[in-house]
Amino acid sequence: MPGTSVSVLELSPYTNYTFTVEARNGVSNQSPLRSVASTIAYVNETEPPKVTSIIMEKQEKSSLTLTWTVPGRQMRSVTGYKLMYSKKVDQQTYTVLQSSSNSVMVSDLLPGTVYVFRVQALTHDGAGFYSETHEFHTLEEKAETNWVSLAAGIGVAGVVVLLVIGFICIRRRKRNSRARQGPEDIYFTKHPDQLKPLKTYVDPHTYEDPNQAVLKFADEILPSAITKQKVIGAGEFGEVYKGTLKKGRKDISVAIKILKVGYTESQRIDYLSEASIMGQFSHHNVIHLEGVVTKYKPLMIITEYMENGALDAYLRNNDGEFSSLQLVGMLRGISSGMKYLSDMNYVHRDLAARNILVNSQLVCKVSDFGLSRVLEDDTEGTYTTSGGKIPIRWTAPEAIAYRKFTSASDVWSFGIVMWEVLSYGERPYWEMSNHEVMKSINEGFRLPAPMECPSAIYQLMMQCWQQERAKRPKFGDVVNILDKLIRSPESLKSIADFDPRVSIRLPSTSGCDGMIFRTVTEWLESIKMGQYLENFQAAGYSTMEHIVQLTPEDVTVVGVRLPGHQKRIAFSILGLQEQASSMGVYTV
Ligand code: 30K
Repeated sequence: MPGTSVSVLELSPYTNYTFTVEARNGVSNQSPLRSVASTIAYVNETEPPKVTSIIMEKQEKSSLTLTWTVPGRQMRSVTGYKLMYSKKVDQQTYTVLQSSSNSVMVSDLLPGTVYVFRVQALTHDGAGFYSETHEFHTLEEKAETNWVSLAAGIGVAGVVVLLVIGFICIRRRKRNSRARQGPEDIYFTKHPDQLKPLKTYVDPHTYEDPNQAVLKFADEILPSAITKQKVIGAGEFGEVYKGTLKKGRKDISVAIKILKVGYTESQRIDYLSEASIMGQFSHHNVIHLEGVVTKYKPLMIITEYMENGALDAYLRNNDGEFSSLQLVGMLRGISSGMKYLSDMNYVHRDLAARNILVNSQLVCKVSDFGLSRVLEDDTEGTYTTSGGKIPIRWTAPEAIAYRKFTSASDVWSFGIVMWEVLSYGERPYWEMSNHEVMKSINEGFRLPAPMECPSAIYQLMMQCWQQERAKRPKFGDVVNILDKLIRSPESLKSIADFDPRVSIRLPSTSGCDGMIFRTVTEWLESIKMGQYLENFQAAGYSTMEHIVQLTPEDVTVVGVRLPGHQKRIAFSILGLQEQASSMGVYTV
C-alpha cells in the first residue's frame, strides 16, 4: 500500500485494536532493522443492532417457537431482545416478551390464527432497530370441538407448555450456562401507545441546571470553526444566518441561529432548551443539530442548512409546480419524522408548514423544538383564555380547550399541514378570525379539499380532524397509508370533490364587516378578484342580487378556480346561506 492513510471497516464495537504500521522500501528486506510504530484504538459503539431474520422452529396449535439472528459484528453489544406480537387481524393489542436469548417459545396462542412478530435487540445504550414484521400461524384445531373438551384441552396445553418451557430451560441451561432461555419478563400492553422504542426524549427541564442538559446532548463548537455568510431569517430570539462549519477537513453549509444580546437568563434557558431537545434526535426527517456555542458570546445554535427554506414559503413561491406524487412524498417524509418524534414521546405542539424545512432534494424535515417556541418565535401563537399561547388554526380542539397536547393533537396539526401542502401554502381557513375558526370546528365544519387534491389524501386529512382524538390515526398509520399510496400512484388519480358547503367567499365573513358592495366590480375588487369580472358577467351575474343567490355549483360555472394566493380569498368553509345572511348585501 503506497499511501499513508487507510480506512478499516467492519470492526467490532467495544473492542481494543492494535494497529501496527511498518514503512518499507526497496532495501527493507536487506536490513534487520524495521521501521514500525503501533497504536491502540478502541472502537466505541457502531450502528444499533438490527434483527435480520426470524424463523419458526416449531409450530403447534397454541404455541410457536421462534429464533432470530443479528449480524455477527453487531452481536457483541446485544444484551437481550424484545419480541412483540399480535394477532394479524388485531394489531392494536400487542404482547411483549423480553428474552435474554435469541430463541423463544410463544405460548397461549389461538389455534389456526395468523400472528405478526417483530423483534428488537436491546443494548446498554438502548434499543436497536425493529426487525421487519414476520407472519406465522399456529396449527389448526382438528376435530370439531365441544367447549368442555376445548377448555380441558387448553388447560392440558397450558400444563404441557409450562412443562416444555421448564424442560427447555433446564436443557439449555445445562448446555450453555450463560444463555438463559425463555421469556424473562412478560407483560401485556392494553394500549398500542405503550409500545414505544425504549428510547424516549428527556425534557431538559428535568435537569436542575439546563447548561448540563446542553452539554449532554449537544456538541460545543468553537466560534473559529464557524463562518457567517448571509441572513436567511429572523425570529424573536435573533437572526438566522447561512454559513459554513469546519468539520474535520470539510466545510459544510449550516444554518446559524444567534441569540441576540440583552437576553434574560430565562430566555437563555429557553433558547438552549431547543438545542438540548434537537440534540437527542437523529432522523432523516428531523432537523439535525450540528452543535452549539455556549462558551463564547453570542450564543449560537448550529443546524443543518436547508436549501429551500421553510415549506410554506417554498410552496407559495412554486405554486402548482409539483405532481401529486411529489407533494405526497413531502407529506410522507413529515409523517415519518413525526412518527419518530412521537415514538420518542415528544409532542411537538406547533406542527405547521412554516416549521417544516425543505432541502435541495425536496426532503422535508420537522424543526422548531424547545419549550417556549410557540410563545417566542411563532407569530401564529395567540393567547387563549387559559393563558397559554396557541397557534389556533393548527391546533386540535382539546388542546385549545383544556391544553390536552398529545401525539393525537399533533396528528390533527399534521392534517392541517397536509392541507397546506396540497393547497401550495394557502392559509388554513383563509382570513377567518380565530374565533370563527374555533366556532366552525365546534359546529363540525372542516376545511374543504384543496383543488386537485387526491381523494385518498383528503380522506386521510379528514381522519386527522376527528373530534374524538382516539379515533384519529397514529403517525405510524399515516406513514403506512402514505407509503401505500406512493407505491401505487394510480391511487392518487381520483380527485376529491369540492365540498358542497364550500362556496366562494361573499363579502364579510370577517374583516370587512359593515362594508357594503354596490356593484359586482366593487365586490370582486375588494376580494382581489377583479380579473374575474368578465367570467361573472358572461355567466349572467351582473348585480349583487345575482351574487347573493349564487350556489356552490354556480361557482364552478363561472370558473372561479384561482391561481396562487388568491384562492385564499375566494373560498370559505362556511355555507353560502350563512354567509349571505351575515354579509350585509341585503342593504344593496
Ligand atoms: O436552512 C435553514 N436551516 C434551518 C434550521 C433553518 C431554520 C431553522 N429554524 C427556523 C424554522 C422556522 N421557524 C419559524 C417559526 C423559525 C426557526 C432551523 C433554515 C432556514 C430558515 C431560517 C429562518 C426561518 C425559516 C427558515 C432557511 N431559510 C432559507 C431561505 C433557507 N434556509 C434557504 C434558502 C432560503 O431562500 C429564501
